[in-house]
Amino acid sequence: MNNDRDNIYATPLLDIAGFRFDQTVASVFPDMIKRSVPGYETIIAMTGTLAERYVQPNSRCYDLGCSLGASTIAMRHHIPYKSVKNNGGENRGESTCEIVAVDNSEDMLDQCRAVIQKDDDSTPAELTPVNLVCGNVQDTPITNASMVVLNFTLQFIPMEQRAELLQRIADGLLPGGVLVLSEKVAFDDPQHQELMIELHHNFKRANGYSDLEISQKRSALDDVLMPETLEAHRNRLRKAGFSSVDVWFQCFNFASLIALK
Ligand code: GEK
Repeated sequence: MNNDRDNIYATPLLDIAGFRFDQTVASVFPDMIKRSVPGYETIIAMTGTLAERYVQPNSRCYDLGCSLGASTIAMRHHIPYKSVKNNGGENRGESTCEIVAVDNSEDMLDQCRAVIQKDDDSTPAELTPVNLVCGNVQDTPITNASMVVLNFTLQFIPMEQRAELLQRIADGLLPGGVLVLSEKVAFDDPQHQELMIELHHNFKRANGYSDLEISQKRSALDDVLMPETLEAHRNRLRKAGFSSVDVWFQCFNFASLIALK
């Protein structure tokens, strides 16, 4: 089940191994991300709104590092449909797009497959097909794209390999296409950096995480999740050829940027 409560770091661990997206994490992921990332639910909901605005007919949408498919589902329910006549002469929707959802964790993808199946079963209308791919986003070809979502995934890619991935995304986007990039971010000013971390930890405490859970999770993410400043993100995106780049959402040290081709 993927609706369990996250208590992975609730008891003292002798050896805190580097964080991995394994079966244990997959089973609590929706609870974990909602209670850990301020604004997560807003970002997911607005991804749908952005899909409505930017997805072009006969194009692809990519959800890179899709986890359990939250961004995929949000896009899927907002991609504009072509209205066509069926045999009975009634109007029905028909999608001309495809969503490619990629994750390199087999455990996350297994849960994602179940989420997509449930979505298929509970929606009477024909929905945009989802192509689930188990693989590294760094090896994923990006072609004919009108929308690419990197929702809290780039932060796990080795720093020196990020520019190459963003360049391939920029190259694979159609004119007028959009990249939505959400990340945990860092700040140059040490005082502000400290304040954002403190406020984030207060957010987690208010959501029921103990000090032990917060500190053990922090150790597990050391050297695994590497945040950069907003300025570093903006500069790299501009260098990759995006014509308009800026933040559309931020809460403490979590932000989301829109980059337009
Ligand atoms: C959401 N976007 O719910 N290739 C493919 N997948 C990767 C890679 C990689 N190189 N590195 C990490 N992942 C989601 C949330 S979670 C963010 C994204 C978080 C995958 C990893 O397996 C995990 O599923 C996801 O990226 C990051 O909107 O947990 O902080």
